[in-house]
Amino acid sequence: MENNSLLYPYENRYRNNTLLNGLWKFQFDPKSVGESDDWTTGLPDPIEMPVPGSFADLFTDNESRNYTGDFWYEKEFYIPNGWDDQQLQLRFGSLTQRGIVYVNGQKLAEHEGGFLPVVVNIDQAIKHDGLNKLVVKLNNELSETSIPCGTTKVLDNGKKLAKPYFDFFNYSGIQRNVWLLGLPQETIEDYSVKIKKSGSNATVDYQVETNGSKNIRVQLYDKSDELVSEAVGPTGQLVVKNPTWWGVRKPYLYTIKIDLIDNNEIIDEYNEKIGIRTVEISGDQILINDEPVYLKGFGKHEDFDLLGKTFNWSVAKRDFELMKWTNANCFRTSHYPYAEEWYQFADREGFLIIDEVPAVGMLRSIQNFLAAGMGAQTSFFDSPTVNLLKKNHLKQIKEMMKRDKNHPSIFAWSLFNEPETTSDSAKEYFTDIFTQARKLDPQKRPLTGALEKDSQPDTCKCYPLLDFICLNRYYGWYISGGTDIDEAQQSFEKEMNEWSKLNLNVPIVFTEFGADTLPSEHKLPAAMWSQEYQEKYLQMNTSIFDKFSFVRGELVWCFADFQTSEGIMRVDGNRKGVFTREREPKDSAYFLKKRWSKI
Ligand code: BDP
Repeated sequence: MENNSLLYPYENRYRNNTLLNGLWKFQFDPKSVGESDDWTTGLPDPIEMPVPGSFADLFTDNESRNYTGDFWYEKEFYIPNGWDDQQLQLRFGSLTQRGIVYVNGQKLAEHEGGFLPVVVNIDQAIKHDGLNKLVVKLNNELSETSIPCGTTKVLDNGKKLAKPYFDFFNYSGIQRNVWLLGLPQETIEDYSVKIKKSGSNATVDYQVETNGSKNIRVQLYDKSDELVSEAVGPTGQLVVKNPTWWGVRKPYLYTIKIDLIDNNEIIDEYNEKIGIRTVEISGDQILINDEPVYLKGFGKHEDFDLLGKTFNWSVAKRDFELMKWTNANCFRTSHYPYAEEWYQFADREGFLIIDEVPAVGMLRSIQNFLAAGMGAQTSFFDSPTVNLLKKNHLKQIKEMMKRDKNHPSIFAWSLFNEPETTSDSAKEYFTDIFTQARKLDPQKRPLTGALEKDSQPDTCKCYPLLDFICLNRYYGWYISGGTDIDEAQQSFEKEMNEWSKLNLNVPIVFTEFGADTLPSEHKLPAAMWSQEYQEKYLQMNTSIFDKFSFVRGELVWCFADFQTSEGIMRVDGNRKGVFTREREPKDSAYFLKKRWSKI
């Protein structure tokens, strides 16, 4: 049975947790014999594998690096002394792309989707007085019915290869923290907050969910631990007089303290940092606390040397330091929800986030990003399996919003990246996705999605669904690059004039624009792939942004170089980073730093 609560596991007097990270046992299962050969009770011939970790870049042979199919992990653990009366759960930050969890041979949960938590109740299977065996079966195949989209090629010898329709390496494994949780039997399972400005005060409407009916008390404390507001009941309102607002790059966090009370005695407590801020799209402005903001920053990836998509505090710390250094204020979690710690960091640093669901690759082509750049026409949503895709897409939107809804840093949700949007079937598909998604966020934050080159003012049938429009554009790179950059500039300006003529009165944000750049290359005059060209490209693109007042943000593609599938379009990955994969600046980083210091 899968668990209902996606709350982040904080420890306190009532809630125990312990990380199960470390070296686990690991085995590939290319013939999918695991279940029939009883691997659910233990792996027959395992090797060691770090958890969290992406397995690919730890191997020295191609076959293992690109392994596609079933693979298994195993870990033994004890229930710590003193946890006997608690309900026990396992919490995986993610299992990429899908997983099945067995404890002592019992199948306890199955989860589809590689970038959101899997939380499992384990009481029914656990031994309190001895060693317990956790076995997890994962699978990293790609298809057109789950997200991210791709296909799995099966060679004559039966070997499988993942063929992503997206431009990042299909890193897989248990890539985020794994926790063992001991929680009170009657426990807080979820909460949400909705913030409004009322004169010089703020109101925080809350809702708390528990698995019982005991009393609930909710308190809000400021930074000096002073109680500022209090209410009782599963729903209620906290009034905060003259609050300190959570501002962009000026964060201020309160602590919400939720108590579950039985006969005057606290039986569970959940504390988290929240920010008091409002979000609104008003005309062509993005307003945070009623003030217009211009988004400056990056599309990012969870990606680093050796680590692949493993969450790592040092990488996160360095990335935030670099983003602050460039004077950025925003990033998009392209192209999937990141580990939760990224959002906690952003809450503390005052960064805005566009949180994106892994709906990427919704164009039928092996090299989609290339096909998109070349203007290929597809009809992805005419497929007979489209309803299954939609079900998976919606499930992940629901889980993402459930997990992330209380972060002040998240000001918008992105429900897709570069799908086909020009057919009636695309319109029908996304109308349904947006209608259903609108019901899910208690804060009713803006919904958006990133549109590729073929989604033009006169062809795109989906942009009216978006609360603000996000464009991914590569004028001067995929379109009229290098010697033709003047032509690129004209085409870009022409497109922008077409958007302008529609008088949409909504903000447009550039969620991608960028040029592949090798840090080793310098060219005078500037030529494609050189550091000089990246700067020239950014200068040209930003000069167009500056001409249109409804352009309300620029998120460069990409923060840092990142690994992709091999191919003629990629030189050891995508090199559009403003920073190298090792997080050193290319010359364009100084250009952006200067530009953003003035906006
Ligand atoms: C866009 C995609 C992004 C790619 C980028 C590129 O959204 O994932 O990495 O192009 O080609 O189409 O660099």
